[in-house]
Amino acid sequence: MAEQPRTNLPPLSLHVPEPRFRPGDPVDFAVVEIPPAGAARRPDTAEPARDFTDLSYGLVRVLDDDHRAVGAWDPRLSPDRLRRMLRHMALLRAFDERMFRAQRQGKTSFYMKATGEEAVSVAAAHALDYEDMCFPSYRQQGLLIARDWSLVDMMNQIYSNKGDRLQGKQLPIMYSAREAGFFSISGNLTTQYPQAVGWAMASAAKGDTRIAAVWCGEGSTAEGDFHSACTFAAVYRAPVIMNVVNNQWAISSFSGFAGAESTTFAARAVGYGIAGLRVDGNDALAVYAATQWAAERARTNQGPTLIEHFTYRAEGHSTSDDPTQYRSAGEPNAWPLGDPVARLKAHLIAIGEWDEERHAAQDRELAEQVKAAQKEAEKNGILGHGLHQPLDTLFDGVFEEMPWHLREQQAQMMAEETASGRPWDRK
Ligand SMILES: Cc1ncc(C[n+]2csc(CCOP(=O)(O)OP(=O)(O)O)c2C)c(N)n1
Ligand SMILES: [Mg+2]
Repeated sequence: MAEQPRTNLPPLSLHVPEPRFRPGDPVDFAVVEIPPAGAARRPDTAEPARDFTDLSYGLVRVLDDDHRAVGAWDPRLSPDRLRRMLRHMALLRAFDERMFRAQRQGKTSFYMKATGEEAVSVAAAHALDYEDMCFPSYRQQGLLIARDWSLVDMMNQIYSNKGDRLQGKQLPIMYSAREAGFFSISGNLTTQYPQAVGWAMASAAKGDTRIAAVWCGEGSTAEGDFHSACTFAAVYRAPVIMNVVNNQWAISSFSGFAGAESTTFAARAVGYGIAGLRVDGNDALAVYAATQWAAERARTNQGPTLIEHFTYRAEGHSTSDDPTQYRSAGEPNAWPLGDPVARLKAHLIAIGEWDEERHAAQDRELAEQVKAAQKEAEKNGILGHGLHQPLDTLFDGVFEEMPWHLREQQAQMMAEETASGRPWDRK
């Protein structure tokens, strides 16, 4: 063994983060700092980022404990807009429930829910223009739902069936919908960050008026792509909204491994000189207001904004995950910022624009809507029954012109398939 070179100094050691609660532990989130709703100031969108770095460490909240909208960040939305947001959030939840069950029934191989995070995507979609370009991660299906995209089309993708616009080439839930301003989801975490910044830079370089918005999880901020995207966005003041969805878990790794023990994720903005906001991600009005503010900044050439949405992943990472193995089962219910759907519903009731009966009726209607869409999509087949795309399409849609070596491989594959004597199974 090597000799200790300097015995008068303490041996060095590493800090290894450890989550507060493990399976079986009682949960108490008292240490989580939650400032009162309405307390955060709202700077003018033209203010330089260095003048409001405090907003990267606080929490913008609009809905108070009595379900009223308070403070400078209240976006003052019409009851009609609030009801439409509530409807989209409830539809997202119903969609998630049904597709989760479809996976458990063997109808598809994989699904990911956004339970507890519905406000993050739905309220943002309401605050953005339809023409703005979204670069989501796999947990922002709410963007498509809030843009009234076809549920049948989404399900076709989940089932990799005959109607799948991506021809079964993507993992279920990795949608791509250019017409809805929804960039192809990539399983490779955070690749969408530099892509979004590049798109925003191109939009500005062309003198266009559309801005970009991008989302990643808090765990994904540990990727190099996140940081190079921040550098480009800051240097060129790209018209982009960079969202970090801090749901506190990255599969079984808690947010401490991405840096949450030392600072906030919004504070990453401070080091880059980017505007930073830390927002109650379960407060649809706060998410809307922050997105609207950041969009105005981007549209007026004030540059990017990084928004941390503080939320909680209420369920498993995906259908392949079992959170009871690594976190306390008490966490989802103890989470102090509550359920975003219940909070927006309570707000609408508090202002006399909604009631329990209408809500229950809407839930029933949405469940029926999702069920009908599922029936329609299943006419095109389900993944559980095998492959639905002609085998020779396997090589399509990647290159504008297929290179010679792929043409050769495709011909070889088809020849072997024919020679094997089992015609390709197209259910
Ligand atoms: C580059 C890369 N590394 C690792 C993975 C495996 N992986 C998939 S999801 C995930 C956790 C991501 O957590 P977070 O960014 O917090 O997003 P969340 O799932 O909480 O929405 C990991 C490690 C991957 N898909 N890509
Ligand atoms: Mg996460």
